[in-house]
Amino acid sequence: MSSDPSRDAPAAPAGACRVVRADRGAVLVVPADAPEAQAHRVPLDRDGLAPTGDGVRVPPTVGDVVDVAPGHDGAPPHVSLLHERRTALVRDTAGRTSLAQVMAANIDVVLVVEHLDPDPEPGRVERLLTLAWRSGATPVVVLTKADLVPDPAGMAAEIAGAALGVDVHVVSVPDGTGLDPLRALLAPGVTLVAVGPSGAGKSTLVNALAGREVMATGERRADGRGRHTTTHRELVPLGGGALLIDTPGIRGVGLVADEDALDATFADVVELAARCRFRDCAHAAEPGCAVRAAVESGELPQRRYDSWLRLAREAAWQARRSDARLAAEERARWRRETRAYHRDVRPRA
Ligand SMILES: Nc1nc2c(ncn2[C@@H]2O[C@H](COP(=O)(O)OP(=O)(O)OP(=O)(O)O)[C@@H](O)[C@H]2O)c(=O)[nH]1
Ligand SMILES: [Mg+2]
Ligand SMILES: [Zn+2]
Repeated sequence: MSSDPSRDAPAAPAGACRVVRADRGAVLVVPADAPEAQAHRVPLDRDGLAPTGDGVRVPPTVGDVVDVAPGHDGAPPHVSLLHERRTALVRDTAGRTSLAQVMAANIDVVLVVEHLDPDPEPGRVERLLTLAWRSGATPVVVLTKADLVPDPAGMAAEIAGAALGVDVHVVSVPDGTGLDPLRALLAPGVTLVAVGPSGAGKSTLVNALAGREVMATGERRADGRGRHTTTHRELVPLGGGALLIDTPGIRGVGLVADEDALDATFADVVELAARCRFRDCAHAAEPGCAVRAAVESGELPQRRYDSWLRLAREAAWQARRSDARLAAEERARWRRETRAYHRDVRPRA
């Protein structure tokens, strides 16, 4: 591991820092201009939140840029400001206290990592690409374990159909194949994040690109399923000035509603939909539906149509839920304010 949360810093770096790891009670930070330096632990307030420029307090996440103020008179240093996020990879969480989780902040490239063995799942790639498009960063697909399958190029061509407009790289870490095009992405100052299922080879890729064993990697189980080796998100300096955030494999990632992101992932469906007879076509059973016609003719694979429908419904559902939650929050705020008003203006008995 590159960082040890138990290590308490004698003197945390002052000024702008990058969060390399965020836990409930503390963040590990490095100076923003020296990410290879030793990481230091900065405790958070009891609520686990940090102040933003808008006066809102939010949980810091890996990749955040924060100002750290030194502690005076024996007090520990603290996060005095969480800078506005340039980009953010957000997933929907069904949690009671929050709707969405920022998985990584200030990222330039999202590596959507998918294994070729066992068989890749194009639907998962589409889901993660939608998340990636929404983040504001550039998505890139990385297909791993090319050494384990007879026809990696053929499989890549199939996945490319689920990743329109996105570069698809085929790699094998034991062979060292396909790594050079990825290294070309590692310009100084660039931050990447690797996402994908457990066992896809994210940490193996991080180590290969870092040129040293930074992250622990898992053994392949007999049934081919991953083991959730990585259990926290961590920013790793790759040398040469690029940074890569490794993440734990996630079983299901909830979409955060965003029509533009969905349209970016399904540009082919959007193009077809423009040719439907009715402007408000739901592409289900309407006459003159160009999307359905493309499925019938085989131009649009049934699998991709189903996947698009599933993600579009999920995004719509998420948007409604988020609206309902906002409305509930608004009502709660109104009740609080009314109570405060009555308390303040009512003469005491
Ligand atoms: N043959 C082969 N095995 C690989 C390759 N990349 C990764 N592996 C193996 O796949 C297993 C899982 O790799 P990890 O890097 O731990 O996977 P991960 O995506 O980080 O998994 P989580 O941390 O659980 O999310 C390990 O045994 C790796 O050695 C590859 O290109 N070829
Ligand atoms: Mg891992
Ligand atoms: Zn239609």
